[in-house]
Amino acid sequence: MTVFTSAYFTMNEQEAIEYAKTRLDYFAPDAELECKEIGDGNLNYVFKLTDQKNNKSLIIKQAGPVARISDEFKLSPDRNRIEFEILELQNKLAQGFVPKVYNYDPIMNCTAMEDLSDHTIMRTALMQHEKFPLFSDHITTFMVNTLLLTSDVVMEHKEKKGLVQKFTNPELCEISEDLVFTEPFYHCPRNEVFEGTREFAQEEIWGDSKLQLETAKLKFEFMTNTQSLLHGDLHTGSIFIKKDSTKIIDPEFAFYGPAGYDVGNVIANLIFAYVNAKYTMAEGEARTDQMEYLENTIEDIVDLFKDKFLKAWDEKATEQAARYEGFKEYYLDTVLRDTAAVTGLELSRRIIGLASVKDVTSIEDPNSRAAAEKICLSAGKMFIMDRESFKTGADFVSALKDCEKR
Ligand code: SR1
Ligand code: MG
Repeated sequence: MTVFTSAYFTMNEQEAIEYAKTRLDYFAPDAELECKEIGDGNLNYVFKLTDQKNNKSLIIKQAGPVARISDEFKLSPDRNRIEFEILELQNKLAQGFVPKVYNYDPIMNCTAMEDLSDHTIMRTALMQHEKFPLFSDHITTFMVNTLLLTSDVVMEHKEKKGLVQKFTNPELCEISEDLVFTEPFYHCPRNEVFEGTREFAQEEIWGDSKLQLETAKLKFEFMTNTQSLLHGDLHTGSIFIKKDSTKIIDPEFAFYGPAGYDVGNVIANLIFAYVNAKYTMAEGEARTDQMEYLENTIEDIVDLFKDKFLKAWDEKATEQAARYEGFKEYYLDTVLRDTAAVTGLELSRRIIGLASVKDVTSIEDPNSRAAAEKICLSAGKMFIMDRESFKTGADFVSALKDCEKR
């Protein structure tokens, strides 16, 4: 029998069962536990434990010492603490939008949390061309509550600085600094570029020094602007969804950074779903419907985010200077500018960089995949270069439509 005392090791399925029985007070003594490792992310191990007898289930997420995607990334398993603590905080700030957490173990670097198997990973559902009409309302509430309410606009400044310290996340931030802001924009050996896109990347991205300069400015903004407590990796693989419920998972990249980082990630990943629909569905009404649904969702997210942000500001701002005329509009404009820039960075890095997205890589026909990738890269560049000019949801959608026509 495995003893869980003072030594950390990465568990297998059998050890996860023993861990649940001996270390957690969750299952009944007569539980008949089964376990499956279901993680398909880039970093961690996710064990789903089921007690058929009493109809109960649980997730145990464990951080390993290296990333699953590549052992080049040696990462402190302390990221599991960050994930647990931020889920506790987000449960207060945005109740109902994150899984409940039951236990954190600092020796085994694992967290026990609610099983959300009645939901589907949003990327998978969108690739099956499903629609979620409540998503834009849910995700904008989540983002406004977690981003604005953790900023200096609302929080007492010393308390906020305490959170900045608590959620300093150097190793995971370094992954984003490298994979999002740096590597995609030069001919980095770690990039993985689809053959049909290579020439475009060489000429339009790596050969564009003006674009490189803008990405340098954005990288330094990301590293130095402690504006809001971000989720930090808010793509559609970090969202569990069903028709009436949205749950945001995997906040291990959380840290204090520019608020637009989260919003931009959501928008870019809806654009990946859009090109997936465009190039994997047969021409016809269903395809038009799916693409229109995604356009409308992008537009609604930007516009609802703005409305809810301004309303929450009026209701919750505590900072005296935040009440001066014109400041909230100025501040929101900077968030929209960063949203556009990050939309562009995420669109570029998932096409050129190491960590790709299935929405695009699953497009089987090579010409269609290259066409989809060029839309993402052209739009990405436009969002970065013209980032000051995106003020409404319609602005985001019309940039995408312009790039489709090229
Ligand atoms: C080495 S981790 C690669 C990517 O997976 C995560 O989900 C983040 O998006 C990261 O950039
Ligand atoms: Mg993740």
